[in-house]
Amino acid sequence: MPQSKQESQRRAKANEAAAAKLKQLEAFAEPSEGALTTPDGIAVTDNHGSLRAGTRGPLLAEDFFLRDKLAHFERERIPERVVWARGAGAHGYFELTRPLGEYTSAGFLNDAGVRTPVFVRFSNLTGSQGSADTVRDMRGFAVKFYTREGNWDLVGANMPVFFVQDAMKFPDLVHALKPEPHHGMPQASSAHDTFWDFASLMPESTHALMWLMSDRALPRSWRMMDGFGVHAFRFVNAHGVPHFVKFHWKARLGRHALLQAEARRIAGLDADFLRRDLWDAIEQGCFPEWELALQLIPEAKAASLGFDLLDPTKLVPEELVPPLVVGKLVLNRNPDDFFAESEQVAFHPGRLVPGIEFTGDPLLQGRLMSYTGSQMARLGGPNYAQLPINRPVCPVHAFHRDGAHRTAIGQGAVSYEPSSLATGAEVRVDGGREAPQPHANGVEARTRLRANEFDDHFSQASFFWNSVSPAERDHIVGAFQHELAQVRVPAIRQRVVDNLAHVDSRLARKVAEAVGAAAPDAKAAAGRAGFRELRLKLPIETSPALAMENGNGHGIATRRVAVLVAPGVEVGALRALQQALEEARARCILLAERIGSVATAAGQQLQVDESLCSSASVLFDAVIVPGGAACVEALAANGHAMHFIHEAFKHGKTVCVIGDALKLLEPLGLGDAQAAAAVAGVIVGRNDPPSRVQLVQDFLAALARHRHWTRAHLDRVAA
Ligand code: HDE
Repeated sequence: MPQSKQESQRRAKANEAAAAKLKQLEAFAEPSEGALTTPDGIAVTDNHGSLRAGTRGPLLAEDFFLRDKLAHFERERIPERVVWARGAGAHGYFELTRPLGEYTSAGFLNDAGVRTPVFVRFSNLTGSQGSADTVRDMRGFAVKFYTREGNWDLVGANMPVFFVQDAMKFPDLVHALKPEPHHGMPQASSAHDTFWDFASLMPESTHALMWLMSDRALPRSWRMMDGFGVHAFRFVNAHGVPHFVKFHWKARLGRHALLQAEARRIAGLDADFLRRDLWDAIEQGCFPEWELALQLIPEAKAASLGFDLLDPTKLVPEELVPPLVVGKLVLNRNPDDFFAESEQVAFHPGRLVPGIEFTGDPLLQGRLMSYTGSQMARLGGPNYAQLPINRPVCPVHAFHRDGAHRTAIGQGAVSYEPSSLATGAEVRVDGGREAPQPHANGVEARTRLRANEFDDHFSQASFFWNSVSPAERDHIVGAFQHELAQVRVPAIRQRVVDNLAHVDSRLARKVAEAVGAAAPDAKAAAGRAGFRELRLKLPIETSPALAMENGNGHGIATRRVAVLVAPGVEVGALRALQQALEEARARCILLAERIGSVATAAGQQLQVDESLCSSASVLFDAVIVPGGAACVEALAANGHAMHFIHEAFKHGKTVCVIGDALKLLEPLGLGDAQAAAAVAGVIVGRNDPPSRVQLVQDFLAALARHRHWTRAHLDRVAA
C-alpha cells in the first residue's frame, strides 16, 4: 500500500510545526551586519592582537577567540572532487515549452510554462581546482533540477560520448589522465604518456578521443557549448509506456571554440577565463540560455539503430532521430558564496524523479554506485543533502537519522516504518504485490519482491518454541511479558499478542493475560498489511539442538563460586571443595560481613575477599555455606547473607549448605535435610571426612549443570 494521503498530510503538518519552531527562534534574531562577532555571536573586541602575558610575553590559553579562529582556519579546505574538480556554477530556471505527458509522468515535464529552479555547474574533467579553465579537456555540464517531486540531477558533459564503456575502467582512465604519480605532472592535460598509453590500448576510447581532439574541447565560453546527458535514459509515462531518451542542451549563442594557440595563451593570461565569462555575462544581465532537446526512441526502434543504444561510446545521429525541443534553461543568478554553492553542490546521476529512469548502460550503472560515497567523503558525512544548495524544494520526509553535520530538526519518536505511533493508523510504504516490472533494457525483470517462501514468517518461530525446554519457554513468556509491560500503547501490545497467536496459542495467551491485552486473535494479525498466510512444513517437529539446556558444554573452568563465611566457620569440607574447584580451574571467592579475615572454629585465620554488603549473588554461579554454629548464627542474622542465599536459590543456581548451615534454608521450606537434598541443585553436606568425597562430586556435577530450573514455586521466594 503506498503511503496514505492522511500520512503525508500529517508529515506536512509536522514539518510546518518544525519550521514554526525555528521561526520562533528567528523572531529573536537580529540582522547579521554590524560589529564583528565569533560564530556564536559574541562580540569581538580586538581582531588584531592576541591575548598575551605582558606586551612581550607568550600567548594565553584563555584567548578562545584566537584559538577558535585558527582552529576553523586550519580546516577550511575540503577534498576537491576526484575528477571535475575545477568548475563553477550559477542559478537559474528550466521552463517547459512542450508538455511531455505522452512520454513521461515527471510532473515538471508535464506543465508547460512552469519554471523549475536549477543550479548548473560547469567543470573540467582533468585538472585540479587551481588549474586553468581553457585547457583541452572534456567539460562537465551538471544540472540540478529542484522539482516538486524531488531533485533530478542530469550530470552530463559537453560531448555526447565517453572514453570507456564500463564503470570498471573509469578509475583506470582517470589514473591515466591525471598527472603521473611519480612526479605529479602534467597538470590538467591529456598530452602525456600514461593517457595515450591507456587510450592506445583501449580502442573503445577512439570515438571520445575524436571529440577530445576536436574544437569541442576548447569552448570559447561555457555559454557557447552544447551539453549532453551522454547515456540513454528512459522515460516512462503514466500508463507505464517506456521510451529511451537522450538529452541535449543546445546553446542559444551557438557552438564556438578557441584556437589551440589562443587557449594556451589565455591559460597563462587569465586562468579563470571561462568562469569569469559566465559571471560577467550574468552580472550584465545577458543570461545564457540553452534549449533542452530530446531524442525519444521507442524501445522497439532501439534495435534498428544499427548500434547498441546502451553503449556510451555511441551517439544517436540527429538525422536518424531528430531532437525535439521541449524547454529552455536560463542562468540568471550568480552564487553568493562560491564554496557554499559551487563547491558544496553534490550531483548524483541516480537522483531521478518518477517518470525518468536509468537503463542498463554499464557506465551509467556504475555511476549509480559511485557518487554517494564520493559526496560523503568530500562533504564530510551522510547529511550533504541537507546543505542549502542540495536541499530539495519539495517536502522531505526521510527517516535517515543523525550523522555528522545534521541540520534538519526532526519531529517526534518515529523514524522508521511500518509504524502506527505517529498517526494511530498503521502506515506501511511498499509497492504491494505487483508483478515484477521489466527492466529498462527490456530483458530482465526487476523487482523488490522476495521469493514466495519468504512469506512464511511463523513456522520456524513455532519450531523454536516447541524445541526449547520448559524452563526456556517460561523465560520467553517472562521476557515478552516484561518487555510489553513497558509498552504504553495498548494497540501495540495487542498486535504483538495477535502475532504470537501464530507461533503458539499458549504463549500468546500467557503474554496477553499479563499485559492486559484482549484474547489473542491470529486472524486479526493475518489481515494486517505485510502479513502473508503461508506456513511451510518441516520434516521434523522439534530440534533438541536448539534447547540451551542441551548445550551445557564441558567443565566448570572460570565459574565463580561464592563462599559465605563468618567467625566460627568450620572449614574441613570447605577445604576439600576449594581444592577440587581450584583443580577444575573454577574460582572460589570468600565473602563475609567485612573484608579482612575471620577466625575459623579451629582458631585459624581465613582470608576474606569481598564484603557481603558490596557484592550480590548475581555476580556468582553458585554459593557454598560451610557450617559452624557461631558462623551460621551470624549469617542468619545478616540480611545481606540471607538475601544472597535465597536469591541464588531463586535464580536456579547451585546452593551447597554444609552441616548446620542447612538452617539457613528454613525460610525456603527446606529445613529438613532430606527434603532439601531432593531439590535439584541443592547440595546438603556434612563436615565429617568420609562424606566429603561424595559432597565434592555432587557439587561439581551440580555446578556443571549451571542452573536448575525444576525447583517448584520459585516465584514465591522473596528475593
Ligand atoms: Fe562522474 N563522477 N563518474 N561522470 N561526473 C563525479 O562525483 C564517476 C561519468 C560527471 O559538477 C564524482 O562529486 C564514475 C561520465 C560530472 O559536481 C565521482 C564514473 C560523465 C561530474 C564520479 C563516472 C560524468 C562528475 C567526482 C564511471 C559524463 C561533476 C566528484 C562509472 C556524462 C559534477 C563527485 C559536479 C562527478 C564518478 C562517469 C560526469 C567520483 C565512477 C560518463 C560532470 O563520484
